[in-house]
Formats: sequence, structure tokens, C-alpha cells
Amino acid sequence: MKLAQRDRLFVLTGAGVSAESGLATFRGSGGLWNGYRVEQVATPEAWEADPALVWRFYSMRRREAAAASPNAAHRTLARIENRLGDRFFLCTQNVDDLHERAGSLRVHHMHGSLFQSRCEGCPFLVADTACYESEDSLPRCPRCGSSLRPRIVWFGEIPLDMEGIYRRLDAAAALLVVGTSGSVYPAAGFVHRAVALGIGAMYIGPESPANAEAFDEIRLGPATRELPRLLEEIGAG
Ligand code: BJW
Repeated sequence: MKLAQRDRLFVLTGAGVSAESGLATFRGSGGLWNGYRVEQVATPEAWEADPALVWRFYSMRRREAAAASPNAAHRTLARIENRLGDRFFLCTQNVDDLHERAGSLRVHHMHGSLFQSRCEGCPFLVADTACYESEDSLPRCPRCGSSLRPRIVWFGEIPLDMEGIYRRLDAAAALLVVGTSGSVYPAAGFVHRAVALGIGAMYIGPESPANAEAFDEIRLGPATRELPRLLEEIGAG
């Protein structure tokens, strides 16, 4: 991947980028939680049926993410951003904060943030690192009294700021996708949009994603190995 002096880079990351920090991916082995698939706990229907179960799931995720550290893949993306400045944009499907802790500044969490909660009845949004483990400890909105839920985009909900995402993608000269199965939309469709606009697209990860056919180049390998190699190649202008 070569970038000319004014070229912009759009990066999309998924669970694979945090795998080497010890955080489980969704669809790999170990991707189950207490026998539940992600589709069973990451939906508005699950929340409606059993908020305590959903909060236990996200409480566990908060604990695990807080205990994890950024890895060489997160750090390399921060170094690429450091070289490119505002020609760099990182859109992550991940809800952990490892990109920020590695030093990335221009990060957009399209599927929400693990360490935020929001009210389901009013616009109240709050930073929240607490764990809610039992039925009688579930949090309520201090403004209107409705239930507070994790600020996560579940299946059937619209990812955050799609307009801003597409504006950044359309302005890019290259799309780099790292560590995602290419099976969850709309993120899985970014590469098709890039192809239609003539934007070069590269994938990095240990196995081919479901949308592999759309990429110009696929580099098979763990992100902690392949991203530092890529950094050496990028002429950041
Ligand atoms: C490594 C590695 C290493 C391992 N180095 N790599 C039918 C057709 C098309 C679409 C739909 C459909 N039916 C329903 C839909 C829509 C639906 C969808 O896509 N469903 C599919 C299951 C078919 N999507 C939605 O509902 C979305 N909303 C939507 O579409 O709204 C409509 C709309 C959109 C746009 C504009 C207007 C309207 C919402 C999706 C929300 C996803 N939410 C989740 C859970 C919440 C977050 C959380 O709890 O963390 O987000 S699901 C889960 O999947 C999570 C992830 O962000 C997301 C993607 O997962 P990811 O990153 O791909 O992880 P894995 O585990 O699948 O893959 C890991 C990868 O890492 C693998 O490839 C490994 O090889 C790799 N890897 N080690 C690099 N060391």
C-alpha cells in the first residue's frame, strides 16, 4: 500500500485487532458466553426479555476490557495516525477502548462504547465503568428514572454516525480492514462501496473474511505481525 502526499487512509477494525490482547472474538472458538451466541445477548429483544442477563454480559466485558492492554496492532495504527495526522480515520466495530489507550485520536466507535451507558427513555448519556451483576442493582436514569442500558449498537439498531463514516470513506484513497469476519453489515459493505468508488482495499487477518472477493489484496497473518510490516511500506508523504 502506497499513499501519496495528500492521500487519506480509512481504517476499519474488528474484534481480531483486540484478540491478541486476550479479548475473545465473537465468532471464533471461545466466542460464546455461558453458552449464548452474541446474537442472543446483543439484541434489543434480549434486553427487553432479560436486562439483568444483558447487563451481566456487558459487566463481564467491562471487566475483561479494563484488564486488557493494547497490543502491537493497536500501537502500530496509532503510529500510522501519527504520521498521517488528519489524513487518517479509524472506524472500529470494537466497543473496547484499546485504540485510544494505544494513542489513537481519530477513532469512531460505530457499534458504541463499552464504558458508556445511555438512558432508554431520554437522551441521557454517561461515562460508566460500573458492573451490574444482580437484578436489584440495575441502574436507572438520574434524570427521568427509565432504565440505563449499555451504549452499544445491537442487531437491528443503526450504527453511530453512518453519514460521517461514509463521508470519510468516500474521501479516502485507500481502505485498510483489519481483523473482522466481514459478516456483519453495514461494516462488511464498506469494501464494496470502496470498490465502486475506485478506492484500493486491503485486508489483514489470519483467515479470509466472508467478503474476501472484494479486496484488492489480502495479507493472511495476525495483525501484530502484519501491521508493523505495513507501517514500513507506507509512504506517508
Ligand atoms: C484476527 C486475529 C488476529 C482473529 N489478528 N485478525 C441479512 C443480510 C445483510 C444484513 C443483515 C441481514 N439480516 C440482518 C442484517 C443486518 C445486521 C447484520 O449484519 N446481521 C448479520 C449477522 C447478517 N446488522 C445490523 O443489524 C446492524 N445494523 C443495521 O444494519 O442497521 C440498518 C442500517 C445500517 C446503516 C444505515 C441505515 C440502517 C447493527 C450491527 C450491530 C453489531 N453489533 C455487535 C454486538 C455489539 C457490540 C459488542 O457487544 O461488542 O457488534 S455483533 C458483533 O459483530 C459486534 C462486532 O462489532 C460485530 C463484528 O464482529 P467482528 O469484528 O467481525 O468479529 P468476529 O468474531 O466475527 O471476527 C473476528 C475476526 O478476527 C475473524 O475474521 C478472525 O479471523 C480475525 N482474527 N485473530 C487479526 N490476531
